[in-house]
Amino acid sequence: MSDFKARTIYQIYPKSFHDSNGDGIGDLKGITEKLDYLQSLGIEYLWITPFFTSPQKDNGYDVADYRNIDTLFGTMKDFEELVEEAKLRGIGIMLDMVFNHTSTEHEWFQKALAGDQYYKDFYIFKDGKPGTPPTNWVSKFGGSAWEYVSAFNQYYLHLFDKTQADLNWENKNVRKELVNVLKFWMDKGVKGFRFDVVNLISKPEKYADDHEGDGRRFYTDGPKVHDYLKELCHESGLNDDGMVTVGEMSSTTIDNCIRYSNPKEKELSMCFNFHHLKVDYKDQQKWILRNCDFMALKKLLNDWQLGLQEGNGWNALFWCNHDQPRIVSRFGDDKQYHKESAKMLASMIHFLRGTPYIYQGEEIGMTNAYFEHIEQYRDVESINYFKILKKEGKKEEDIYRILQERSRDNSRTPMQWDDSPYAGFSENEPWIEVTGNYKEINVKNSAVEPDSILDYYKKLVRLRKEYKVISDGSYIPILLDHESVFSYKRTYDSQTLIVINNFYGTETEVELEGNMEGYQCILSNYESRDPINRLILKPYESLTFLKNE
Ligand code: TEU
Ligand code: CA
Repeated sequence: MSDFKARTIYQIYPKSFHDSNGDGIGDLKGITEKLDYLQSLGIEYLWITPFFTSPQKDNGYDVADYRNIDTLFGTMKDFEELVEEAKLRGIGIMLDMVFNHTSTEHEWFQKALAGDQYYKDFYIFKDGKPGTPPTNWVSKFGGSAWEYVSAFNQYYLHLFDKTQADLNWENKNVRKELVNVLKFWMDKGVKGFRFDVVNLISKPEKYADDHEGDGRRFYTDGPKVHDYLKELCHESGLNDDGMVTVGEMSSTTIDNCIRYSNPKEKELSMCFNFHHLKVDYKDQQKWILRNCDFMALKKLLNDWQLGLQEGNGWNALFWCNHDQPRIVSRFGDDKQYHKESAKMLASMIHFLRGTPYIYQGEEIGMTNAYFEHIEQYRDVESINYFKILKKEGKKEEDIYRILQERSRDNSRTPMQWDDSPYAGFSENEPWIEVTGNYKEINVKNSAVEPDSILDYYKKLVRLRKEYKVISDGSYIPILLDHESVFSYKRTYDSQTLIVINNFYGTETEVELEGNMEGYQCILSNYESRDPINRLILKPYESLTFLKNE
């Protein structure tokens, strides 16, 4: 099993990272051209979201050929060069495997549509009359989760877009195919995998209406999901080869994530869960705005730290990815306290027990896009919900405010490298607009700015390598009742770390217990402080003290 505990992983959304051939679309060569920058961050793994052949209905999460590179992103030679050049800089490549569903353009689905029973069994087709789908399940992108095929007088299941048909994991032939896909890329020198919504692959024996919800309780962490993951990992040999693996677990539980990531289970290295990113949803509803419930956030972070620690599981730590709005705009203040709040939010999760992830642009404090017209949006989910919310009678200005906060496009605008046209992402107009503040917020400025957000992330990555208390230490919650501070301790042998974060833009007081002698301040987003028990914290202040006996 590889030692990923002291590592930090960087996530790249290739379509928006760097364009090497001027077509306005980021590509693999563009990533290779930025490897020196990535190496300077100190990260050791790159998780690259899907770049396989795809009609791009869901930006690559609709795969039409698992063994080929979409020409939009380059060639297999470009990929092999990227793996080689990354290796030379001590960086391992992690691929994003979308095994819950394929594109309906995939050869397997096309053969199924042509009536080939062998491939029809690769998918989930159920009888149903036009207008009466097999169940009332709802797609995660809105609308029914079933699409009718008149030729068969049947429906096929799609938990996401109708161009993303769910695979039938009950079928051994499907599972064999996917093992071979993993082996194909392992032979090309990749060092790990992220598995997309992999806790949705085990569907129930009986398909029934959900009278309480949208159907997810019938297929989330399903009956055979652990057997399937054990088989996939064993048959592909990825655990023996020290691959780093992470599962994206939608609406999952602590118990399941202990089983997914406890080494003795021989499944995955770690899990993403999303509960801490629903604390500003109303009743789990993404498209209803609500202020962040800080005490709920604190409780979730604490429960998942303690839960997985006790079960010897492992958390993937993150705020941002290609599906979430930018955290400094969401939980910070990207106007008055841009730097301070971005740094505080980084400290909140980077000192926790688990493996931290940095999403492209997070390290320079990139903000939400603040688009004002539907024409600026590209994301299938956002465009779907614009129509759904209009049909529900919502006023356009209200819908725009919701999209500005919630749209996945907020994290998909081009990476801001410098203040040249198109932010140095491309020489020509990009597939999606650059966020308006790119002249201020960009890598070039951050590299010369004293105490920049970029510097702060580099320190966090370095500290995790330097101190076992961060990479391997135990987690102990403190100040649990404090209404505006998230604070905890980490301990390992003779090392003790105290991390204090003021989550709000107003001063607040904290009273730390115990003797603070012997501690030193190793990181702060203002000036360094003496380790004393009673502290008045500045807006969004973050302090980390270490005692090394
Ligand atoms: O995301 C799964 C997922 O849970 C999200 O789609 C989530 O429901 C949504 O963003 C919340 O609004 C994964 C990928 O990360 C995402 O990009 C894909 O669209 C999706 O799976 C389907 O493959
Ligand atoms: Ca390009």
